[in-house]
Amino acid sequence: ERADPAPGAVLLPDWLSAAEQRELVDTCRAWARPPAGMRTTVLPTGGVMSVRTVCLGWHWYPYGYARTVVDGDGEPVKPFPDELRTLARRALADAYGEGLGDVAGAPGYEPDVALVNHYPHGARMGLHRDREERIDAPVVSLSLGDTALFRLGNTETRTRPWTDLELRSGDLLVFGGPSRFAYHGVVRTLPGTADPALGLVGRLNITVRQSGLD
Ligand code: MD3
Ligand code: FE
Repeated sequence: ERADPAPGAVLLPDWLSAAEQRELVDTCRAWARPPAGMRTTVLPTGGVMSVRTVCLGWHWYPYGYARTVVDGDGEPVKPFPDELRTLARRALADAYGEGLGDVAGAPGYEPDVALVNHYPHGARMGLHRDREERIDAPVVSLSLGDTALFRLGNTETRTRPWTDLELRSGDLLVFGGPSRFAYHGVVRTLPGTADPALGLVGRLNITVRQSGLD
């Protein structure tokens, strides 16, 4: 049931076990607590993002990385946890296997930043490219809770062609190689699709990245 929606992009449905999902949700809850906890981001346009975000390792703001929450409470960002480094390495191995060496940035893969996004009902994420990282190591994405309608576009324009896919709780999506700097976004989430046993309202997405900063 593995799918390759675009060159370098790999979707492994149901990659996390139910127990791993529950544990990650609990851990996200701990990461979300202040200081340097979950917050809303204001864009330079004045728009407020509808997702809420907590960063680990490096603080992402529009548009750069810092060691403190420069556009929030000013506190030092929480450390990047070993468990996410281990999980992201396992993700790349499962997604690319023998082909790992062909994926730009994969040799010497040292992830050092995670963005945890919470999508309340009605939240979305407009089409964008993630360009604040200085190197082209793959991005690892884990989905928890409600299903998302995810849109993967192309590297050139914000317009078609794009591919729409559903991201469900436990799914792993890896973006490397030619897909790394493609436009992508979340069109909408499907409220009420999460397993109630997860104890999560809405959707969580964790992206693990290598910043190329030191
Ligand atoms: C494709 N998050 O945090 S994850 C983001 O579902 C972000 O919350 C979405 O876009 C979410 O920046 C999508 C999948 C993803 C993440 C990074 C990518 C896809 C990507 C980087 C390049 C290409
Ligand atoms: Fe993104």
